[in-house]
Amino acid sequence: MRTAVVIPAFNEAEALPGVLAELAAAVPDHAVVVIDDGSSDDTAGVAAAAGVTCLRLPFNLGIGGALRLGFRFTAEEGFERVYQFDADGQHDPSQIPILLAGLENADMVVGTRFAVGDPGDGGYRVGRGRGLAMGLLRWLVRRATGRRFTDTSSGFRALRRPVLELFATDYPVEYMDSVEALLLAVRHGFTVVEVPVRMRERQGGRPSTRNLRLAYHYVRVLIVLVAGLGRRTRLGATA
Ligand SMILES: Nc1nc2c(ncn2[C@@H]2O[C@H](COP(=O)(O)OP(=O)(O)O)[C@@H](O)[C@H]2O)c(=O)[nH]1
Ligand SMILES: [Mg+2]
Repeated sequence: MRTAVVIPAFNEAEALPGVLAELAAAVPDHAVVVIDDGSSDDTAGVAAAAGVTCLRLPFNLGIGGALRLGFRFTAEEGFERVYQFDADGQHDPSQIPILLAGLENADMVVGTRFAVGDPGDGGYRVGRGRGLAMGLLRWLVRRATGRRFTDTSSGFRALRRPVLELFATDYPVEYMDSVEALLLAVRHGFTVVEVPVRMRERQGGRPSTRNLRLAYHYVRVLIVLVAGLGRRTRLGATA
């Protein structure tokens, strides 16, 4: 089965070389597609030096727009399985087979940080504020989809062809795209499952989004979710 990994990257020249080297060692038969989203550093040069495909956006579109480009490209190239992978080293290549195995019984698989069995060994910790914010998201997503997801914003995800085709044209472009993409897939009737995976800390560079911007997008996604609750009720009522 032809498999591609899509890596959204914004100013990741520091961590990306390690990530690409690890991928080449762990999954040499997977096609690697880096989306350089208007970086001002040498992200594209790093990708070129590693010999992987690099699609360059002339200016910054944000993760959602970059992912949509990656999905469209890999869909057109005919890949059967595609997964997302972070450029900052947070995702662990040793967990890829676990993620992909989930696709045997699902159209889409989300790697979750929070369901690893024994705490202290793989369990991912977040601060109290972030924990509460994620808890509210989890609850709303559960109300909106009728399904329980533990890690609604995880960017470690794998898709099979039908979802890839949907995402190639319809992927949400605003930040916190991951939550909306989850809703989109569920609403289209696709089987979406979570699998527990281990994640690490970022291996260099810095996170793209901080405080105010993150808060703004968080509230935006809450509004999307709450608006969607009404929609689900109406759909349910007419069904
Ligand atoms: N294409 C694109 N990728 C981005 C952007 N911001 C972050 N990323 C990438 O998305 C992944 C996760 O970003 P990060 O800032 O680590 O988010 P966090 O892990 O949720 O804190 C990394 O691979 C980043 O390089 C952006 O504006 N455009
Ligand atoms: Mg990160």
